Amino acid sequence: MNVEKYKIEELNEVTIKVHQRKFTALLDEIRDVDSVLKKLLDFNIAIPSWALGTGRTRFARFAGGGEPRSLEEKIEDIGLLHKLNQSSGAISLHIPWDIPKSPNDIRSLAAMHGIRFDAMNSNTFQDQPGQKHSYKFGSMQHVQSEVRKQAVDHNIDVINYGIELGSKSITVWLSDGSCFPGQLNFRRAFENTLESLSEVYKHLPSDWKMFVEYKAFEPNFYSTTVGDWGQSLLYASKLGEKAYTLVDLGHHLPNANIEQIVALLLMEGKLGGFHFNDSKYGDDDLTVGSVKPYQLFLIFNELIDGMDARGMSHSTDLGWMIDASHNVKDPLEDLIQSVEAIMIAYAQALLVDREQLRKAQEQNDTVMGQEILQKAFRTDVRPLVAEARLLSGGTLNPLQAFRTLKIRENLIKERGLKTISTGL
Ligand SMILES: [Mn+2]
Repeated sequence: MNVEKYKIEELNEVTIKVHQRKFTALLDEIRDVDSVLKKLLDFNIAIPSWALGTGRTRFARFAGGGEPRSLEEKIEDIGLLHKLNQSSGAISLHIPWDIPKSPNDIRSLAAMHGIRFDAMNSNTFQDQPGQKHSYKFGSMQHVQSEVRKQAVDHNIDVINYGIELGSKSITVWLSDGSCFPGQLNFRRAFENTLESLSEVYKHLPSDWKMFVEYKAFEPNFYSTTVGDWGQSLLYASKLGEKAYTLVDLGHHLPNANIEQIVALLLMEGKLGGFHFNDSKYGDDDLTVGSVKPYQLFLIFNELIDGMDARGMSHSTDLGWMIDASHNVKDPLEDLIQSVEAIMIAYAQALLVDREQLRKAQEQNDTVMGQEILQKAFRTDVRPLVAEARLLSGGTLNPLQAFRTLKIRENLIKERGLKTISTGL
């Protein structure tokens, strides 16, 4: 399905007057609106190739319809999304779920949709058909060197696919760990994992980054071998300057202060990438901003503060990715909401008066510190985000456009009702 430019313009015509009124009213709240708009225009979030189909729980999967049946159709879906919001011009690929049969063709298809390839993702948390060794007891931590080598070789394959597509980074998330006390030796598991990661690291091209993603628990429930940001930072520091920590919002123990983690990782120059989602209990992978939008804002506040302190580019110096997927929403509508939530939190954080905040902190003015943050958080920046979309040729209201243009209905017509996307 293709959404022509004139259709977007027609839709915007209907609401432009209301939008302009709201945007003008907001201008008093924003210093240097042009610079804020420019930052919003430059900001893009990568969509994971596994989020375009209906996710599942441990119990069931309730597929929608018109789900992408191939990598080509996944790129087409992200192209549709990007056309509407102009903020999702990147894809994060998962291997082996999305092995490109012809990398050149895939690359030109993506370019046609204005999509680049963000971090590649490897998978040693499942056994694939025909695989020689099982990952039942881990992959890079495994007690047998043959298993570790198989995991290393897979990661090298993933880098090679990425090179052909023009990606510049690999995210390694390991489910390695143990379910019971006594099952493994923590130190040996760490050392084996470090050795395996070093083998993969050696294969990184000079302009690539390796992101070491951590997760507190699940699928292992006693220990995880890359279990928190301290362990990830330890691996990344030992591996070298191309290795970084990746923060996935859902991969923490409840109530962890993620904004503080982000601040310190940035201070150390070791924050490489981000996986956005939201959660109430564990790694729930819910729509970004659906449960804890204030936390998301506080994280963005630290991201901006930390990146500015190091002179980093907001749009290109970190890998920004969504990692969410679930059972009850249309995946594309969910992604529209997630991208919107990220843009809103980013825009609000851009409004924080950092000079005043610094002064309040130096005077121990706790009340004013909170006021400054909450003033930005409580500003309704939706017209600002919409204006950035309008300037870049997107729709004023992507969700409404998705429904008015009957995008899902059209995809079902094209692909059928009973399609199942590759992935989890
Ligand atoms: Mn993740």
